Amino acid sequence: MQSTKTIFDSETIRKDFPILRRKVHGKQLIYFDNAATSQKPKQVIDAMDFYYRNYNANIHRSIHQLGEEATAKYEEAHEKVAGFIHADSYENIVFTKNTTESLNLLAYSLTDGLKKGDEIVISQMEHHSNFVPWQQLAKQRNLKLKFIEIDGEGNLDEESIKNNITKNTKIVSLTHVSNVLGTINDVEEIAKISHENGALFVVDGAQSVPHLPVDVKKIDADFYCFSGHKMLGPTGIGVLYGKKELLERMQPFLYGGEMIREVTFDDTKFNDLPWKFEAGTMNIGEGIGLGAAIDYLKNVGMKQIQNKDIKLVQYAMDKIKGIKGTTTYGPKERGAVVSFNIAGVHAHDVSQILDSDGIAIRAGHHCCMPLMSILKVPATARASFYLYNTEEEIDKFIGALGKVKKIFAI
Ligand code: C6P
Repeated sequence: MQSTKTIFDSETIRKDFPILRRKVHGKQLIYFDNAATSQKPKQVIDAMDFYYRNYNANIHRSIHQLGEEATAKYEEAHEKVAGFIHADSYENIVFTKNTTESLNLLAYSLTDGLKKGDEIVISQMEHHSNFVPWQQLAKQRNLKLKFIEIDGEGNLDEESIKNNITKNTKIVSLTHVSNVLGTINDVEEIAKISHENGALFVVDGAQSVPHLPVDVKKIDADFYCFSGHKMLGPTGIGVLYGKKELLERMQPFLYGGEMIREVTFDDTKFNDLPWKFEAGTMNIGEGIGLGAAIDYLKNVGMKQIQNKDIKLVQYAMDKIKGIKGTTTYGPKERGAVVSFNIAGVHAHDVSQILDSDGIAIRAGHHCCMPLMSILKVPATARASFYLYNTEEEIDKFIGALGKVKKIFAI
């Protein structure tokens, strides 16, 4: 791939993604389901292929050349992630399976000192991955789970933030970017409020790290979670960033091989960070693939990607709003998703008709059932964009929405 630091050329980018050449139902694929998972450039596919063909071995165990090479590349991937989100070092970066596992790890490991009546604060817009683990923890430990409300536009309500985060709050866990509304939350400000009240601040970055520059230290997040597969990397690899002093104090989530320093019949000393949290044989090829994805994103430039996202999403919003009978959800300033409904048509039907034209969107509750109840809809249709999408594709998508209306005679 040519350097795209100064020129963001969609056609050049698109050539790197083999899947974008395929047809679906005889039509050219238009992939607008990027919030669910992104497509993968050949650079990522090749990095994983090269690992399996040339230096596949277990890591941190084997004193042979292949083991050394695999270990070096896997560790390098931690370094790349650290650099990408401006963490101090690889020690802050724990590899997990995905955002869901990172958040569960926290809900299992952040329990020291929690007592009956302590409060955890999340919001009404959270994905189930940042909802259910805290809800279950609250039930098991007799804690109170509180919800920051959203306002009519789909932003977090400022009063509700202040009213809910108090001296009783122990953990605040919020999404950076909503996967339904596209809302970009002011995590820097909420980190400040959380810390002023003595609470830990956790960020669900599943929809932010792939789409905008993230600086965990500037945000002052205590923990920050995200998934490789939404940022051009493979499935099966996710990240938990944590402040070193907090990770050091936490009990490991999984016990077994690799996460130990010494085991006797009486006790176990745990390994150094981050390996203390990476028990058993990890997803080595996937970690290496994530490293390649970061190289790719850095080469394009995260600011460039964010600018392109904004352009695409505003273009799509304007066009959808122009179609009579549609409702869009969420604020004007947003990340790269548009959720919408067409009056009288179920979102699943919208998705199915679009699919027959080769256009992949998602329809459903998007793992945000509590939010759907606030929006008073069972489901939405959702188009979500990424760096390889184009305005021409959006034009075709808008044309296909016209077809939906025709079929339903509305
Ligand atoms: N949202 C979507 O289509 P995992 O599945 O662990 O990689 O990511 C979970 C997750 C957590 N938080 C947010 C804000 C998310 O958007 C997601 C994944 C996908 O919206 C799949 S449900």
